[in-house]
Amino acid sequence: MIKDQLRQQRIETPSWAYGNSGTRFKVFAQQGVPRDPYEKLADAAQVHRYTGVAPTVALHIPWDKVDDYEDLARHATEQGVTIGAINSNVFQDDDYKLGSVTHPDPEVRRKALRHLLDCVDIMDATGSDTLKLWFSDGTNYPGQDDIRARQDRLAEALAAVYERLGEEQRFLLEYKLFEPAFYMTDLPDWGTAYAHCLKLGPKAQVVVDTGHHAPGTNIEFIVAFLLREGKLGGFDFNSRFYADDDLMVGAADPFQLFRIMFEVIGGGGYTNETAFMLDQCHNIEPKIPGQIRSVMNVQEATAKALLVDRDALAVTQREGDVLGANAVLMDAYNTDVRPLLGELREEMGLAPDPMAAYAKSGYFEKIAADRVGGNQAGWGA
Ligand code: PSV
Ligand code: MN
Repeated sequence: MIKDQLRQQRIETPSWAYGNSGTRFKVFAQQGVPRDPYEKLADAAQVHRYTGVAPTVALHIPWDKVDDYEDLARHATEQGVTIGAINSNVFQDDDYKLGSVTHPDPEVRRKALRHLLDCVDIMDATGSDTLKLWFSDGTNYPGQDDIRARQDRLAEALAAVYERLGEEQRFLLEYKLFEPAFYMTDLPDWGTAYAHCLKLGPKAQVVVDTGHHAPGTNIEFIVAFLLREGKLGGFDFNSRFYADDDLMVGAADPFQLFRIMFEVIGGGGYTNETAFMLDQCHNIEPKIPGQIRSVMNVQEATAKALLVDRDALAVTQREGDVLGANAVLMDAYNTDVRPLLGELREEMGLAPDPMAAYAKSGYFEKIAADRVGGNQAGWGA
């Protein structure tokens, strides 16, 4: 039963995780890194090949701009994956210094909106049903711009994108506490994102990037609340020690990841309607194994969350048995689920240890030898 649920898990990897990255201050080059979106998809297919649960890949526009998106989608299918969420990017243009859809100049706002609508065209061409919207909009100084007017501008742009969505399409609105703006962010928290989505309707949902909160925030509470309201669209999973560190998910706080998955399962969110995406970019580790590790970390947290004896938990909760209830949860968390996942992989025709299987495959040696010349892809380009 637990194995069946794990077999059906779907974790989406981000195209930008396969390009060069490093720290916020330096993008370090690695051997064999993709030179274009086609090679990124080939690498993402390796993650799916060894884990069996990562069949979709998120694109970031314009980092993954190509002439023919239908051809790119075909290539993905040939590699054994499909294209997932389309991530918009209105944060890397000189025009956006004071904001994109909230910019005081209507011309800049129009330009940003045009990009968002172009992203929906790309969804039509790739067959993707999810648009992910993140805005770097905000201000650095008190008085720099009018907070309320910026909310009006944001609402207007979101409504225009919402109108353009097809029947089967949706957008996920991403919030972030701070950065790059330091005084005020136009979408700083789940409440603001939720309020905008609620006004628009069912095709607008909130995405929780696990790195986008103040330290100590109870993220699983947000998850439980949004699920209850039908507004949890998905996750950008990553780990943080300090701020938006964008490290491998489950590396900093595997217990938090378990608590999140526990709420997801309890709230009925463990379905394909919820997008379980990775969003990692400040990584010095090798690209493909880094994604494999992250996928495995999500699988392990999920397996533990599925193991929680919910009947026993309900009894202890009803009886007000504080220690007993906590023990039920911790018993599941402290279970070593690696043998279970190894068995599952063998049943799926995979090697029990995806990291070892990938290392043995020779793929890295091949791309390191083949991908010589050209421009390596990198975060932000
Ligand atoms: C912003 O920090 C963010 O989380 C958004 O999802 C962007 O699209 C992504 O990072 C870029 O790495
Ligand atoms: Mn994100």
